[in-house]
Amino acid sequence: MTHALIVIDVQNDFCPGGALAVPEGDLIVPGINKLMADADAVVLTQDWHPKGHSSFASSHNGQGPYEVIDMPYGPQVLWPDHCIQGSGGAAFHAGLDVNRANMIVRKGYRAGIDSYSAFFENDHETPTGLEGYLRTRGITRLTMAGLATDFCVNFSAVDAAKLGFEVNVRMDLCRAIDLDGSLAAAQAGMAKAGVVLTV
Ligand code: VGL
Ligand code: ZN
Repeated sequence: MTHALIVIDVQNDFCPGGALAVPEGDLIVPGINKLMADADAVVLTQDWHPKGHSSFASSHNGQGPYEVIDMPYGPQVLWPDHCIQGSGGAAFHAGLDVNRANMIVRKGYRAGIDSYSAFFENDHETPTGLEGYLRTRGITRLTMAGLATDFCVNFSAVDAAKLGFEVNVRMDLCRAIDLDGSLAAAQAGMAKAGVVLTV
């Protein structure tokens, strides 16, 4: 069985000091680097938004960060501007062993739609291409870690399980944003989808 490590969005904007900082987001970096040794393939995802992206509160008159709006593809949380293509905030955390990566998946690069999941944009149907990469490499088992537990890790893990991959999320190597109980909801949703959560 071939095994991939999927590292979700370990980028400066999600670490302390960043535009959408996740508490302790930087603490998971050494543990993730260690996990890379056990993987047949290492995939990094990178949140990669154009300026003025529709997931930014600043793109909507009168709306503030963390409010929820209706988009054509469903509800969308509005965020502070973050992970702008080519910016320092979009760069990977300097401590992450990016040289070990076989594949980097960029997501959220279309102005009109967000993409939390490494597999599908937020319409749940536009593919990123990661499924094809993993299948053509014969990968069946995935370990996931990164940021943020309740958004991009959650959506990626649930999609992967639905696609038939065997998925383990290393909760000790993830950190959450936790808006209004979103962490508890994410844990329940992942468990229901058959994701194994390791603490
Ligand atoms: C993420 C909010 C907005 C994440 C990305 O990586 O979890 N969260 N964009
Ligand atoms: Zn984003």
